[in-house]
Formats: sequence, C-alpha cells, structure tokens
Amino acid sequence: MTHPGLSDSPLLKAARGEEPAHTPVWFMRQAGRSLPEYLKVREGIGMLESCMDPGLVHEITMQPVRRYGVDAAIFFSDIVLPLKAVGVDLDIKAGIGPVVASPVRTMADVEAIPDLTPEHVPFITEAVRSLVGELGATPLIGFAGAPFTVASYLVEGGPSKEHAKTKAMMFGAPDVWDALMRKIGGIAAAYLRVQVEAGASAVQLFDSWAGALTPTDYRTSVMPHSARVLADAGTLGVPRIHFGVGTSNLLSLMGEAGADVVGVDWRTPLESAIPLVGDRAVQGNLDPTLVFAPTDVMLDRAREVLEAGRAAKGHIFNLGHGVIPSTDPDQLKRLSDFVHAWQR
Ligand code: 1CP
Repeated sequence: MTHPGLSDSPLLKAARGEEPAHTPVWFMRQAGRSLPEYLKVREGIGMLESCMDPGLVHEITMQPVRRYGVDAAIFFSDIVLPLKAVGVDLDIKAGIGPVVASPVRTMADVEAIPDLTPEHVPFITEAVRSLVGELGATPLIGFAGAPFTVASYLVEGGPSKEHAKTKAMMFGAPDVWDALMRKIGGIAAAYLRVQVEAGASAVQLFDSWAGALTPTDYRTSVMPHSARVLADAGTLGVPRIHFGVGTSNLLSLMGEAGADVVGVDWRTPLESAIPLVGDRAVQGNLDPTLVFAPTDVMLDRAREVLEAGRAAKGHIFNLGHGVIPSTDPDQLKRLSDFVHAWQR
C-alpha cells in the first residue's frame, strides 16, 4: 500500500516541477561510508554480502534518514550489484571499488552475460518492500548505473581515470560496444523495474563517468542506450533523475535522454545549468568539500545554491557528487536543517 502522503512529499513534488512545502534535500552516498553506525554494522561483512542481506540493507538505508531527516532514502546497493546477481565474477574491494575477474573484451564475453530477471534479485524486492513500509511518506530512490559507467568497470576490470580501454572498444569495435551497451541497459532497466515494482518512488540513473565523453560521442554511442533505460523507467510512472560528473558539456543531452531531473555536479553553477536542461528540474550541487569549511562558509554557499535553484522548474538540493568518507556527519545535519529552514 502506497502511503497517502508520499505523492505530496517535497522530493516528488520538486521532481514534477510543483511547489513543495520546502526545498527537498538528500545526499548522494548518504548511506554508508561516513557514518559511525554504518561502519559498526558493516564490521567484518563484505560490501557485496551486505548488499544481498535485506535486513542489513534496510538498516543502512535508514541510518542517514534517521540522523539527517533528509527528504529521501537512497537504496543501499551498488551499480555493479545486478551484474554480480546475474553471475559476473566480480568483487567490491574496500578502498578500491568494483574489480572484475575477467574483463569484457569480445562479443563472446558480452554474450556470456545473462539478462537479469527478478529471480536473480529476490533480496532486493524484500529489502525495498520492508523499507517502504518503514519510510511511509518519505520516498525511496531506487538506482542503477548507466550503461557507459557500468561498461567502464566491465571493460577496464576496475576503477579507471581515463576509461581508455572502454573508449577504445567504443571507437574500434562498434558492434561489440553496441551489444555490451544493450546488455547493460537491459540489466539496468530490469533492475530499476524490480525496485519500483517493490515500492521505490523515484529512480536515479548514475552515469558518473559520462563526463569523459565529447558531446558527439555521447550522443552517438551512449545516449541512445541511457535513453532506453530512462524510457523503460518512464513507463513505471516515477520521476527519473539522471546524474553524471563533469558533464557541463552534456547537460542538455542528459536531459533529452529522458530525465525528469538532471543532476549537476559542483563545477557548473546552477544558473548556467538551468537554461541547458530545458523544461526539467535540477538536482545539486554544493561542492562536497565545503563540509570541511567553517560551518558559516558552508551555509553561505548552500544559500547561494538554493537561491540559484529558484530559477529551475524544480530544485532538489544535494551535493555535487557523493559524500566524502571523512565528512563529519554533524556538518551534514546542519546542512540538511539549513535547507529545511530556508524560505523559498
Ligand atoms: O548512499 C549510498 O552509499 C548508496 C549506495 C551506493 C550508491 C548509490 C553505493 C554504495 N554505491 C553507489 C553508486 C556507485 N557505485 C557509483 C555511482 C555514484 C557515484 O558516482 O558515486 C559508482 C561509480 C560506484 C562504483 C563504486 N563502488 C566505487 C567507485 C570506484 C571508482 O571507480 O572510483 C566504490 C568505491 C564502490 C564501493 C562502494 N559502493 C557503495 C559503498 C558504501 C562502497 C564502499 C564500500 C566499501 O569500501 O566497503
């Protein structure tokens, strides 16, 4: 049963371009990493193992909601979890990130990756159901990695700065690239569908590394695949947030790909981003390092972001990328309280 207040929650209203009671706020990577209560429950338990334990996922997803009073929960999982669930041999190593045992290089490698069905991820359905029961009128944001960003881990075999092997496949083996992007896009769409059907009320597509692309390459080789994922999520009737890092040259295209809300990193001022995203809401974009500044400096900058956000069709306050692990949770609490007290 959907909670009667959910549809009128500030996050969903802002995402639809309606006037919310206050500007909604949540923080990318709010679950995990910086919270002492997170480090405590994760002690001795691997990242992927945690993501497959519905009780633990429930607890970790709720921790930042309890502590900060944010306007949304983000489901605790990872962009590579659905690949693990279908049988790709990978691990998430502490301090490194996703590491893939046999990187994908050939058409046969792509064809060996199964499509995702709900039977691969019963623990996701279970965790989402129990979470929406506790969250009530607070939205749960489901998420998936976008095809380009997930492809980078599969092709490189791990985290990469240049994405050189990934782009070499895109430039040099377009048939393999196309098949890989379709495969990952299908998995992402199915994974989002599982989350929404279990009760998630918004989704975010993370194309964190899309900023490595020129607009032409993005438009030709990446955008159609992200657009298919977003179109599929659109049939589920929930708002779609589309986020990447270093994407000032791609913001229009990321909107056109089918987003209701375009996530903006901290490098692009909202006043520059808003005209680019068209008739869509924006999410962002305080520099995540400002939590290390004196509180008054952080809050002054937050005020500037909030004021710039007035010009948007809708504004969801967030950091311009994820919470840095050494962040003091008390600073995020002050930030969340400040956003809630700010008068639009
Ligand atoms: O609030 C949350 O933490 C929600 C859960 C969440 C999300 C939304 C995690 C948990 N990961 C993600 C998304 C994710 N994972 C992205 C997109 C968002 C972003 O840009 O930050 C990316 C690129 C990843 C891949 C990944 N997983 C990395 C980055 C590696 C690189 O290339 O630099 C890392 C370090 C991970 C591991 C991970 N995922 C999540 C946590 C809490 C952790 C750390 C766990 C550990 O070290 O034990």
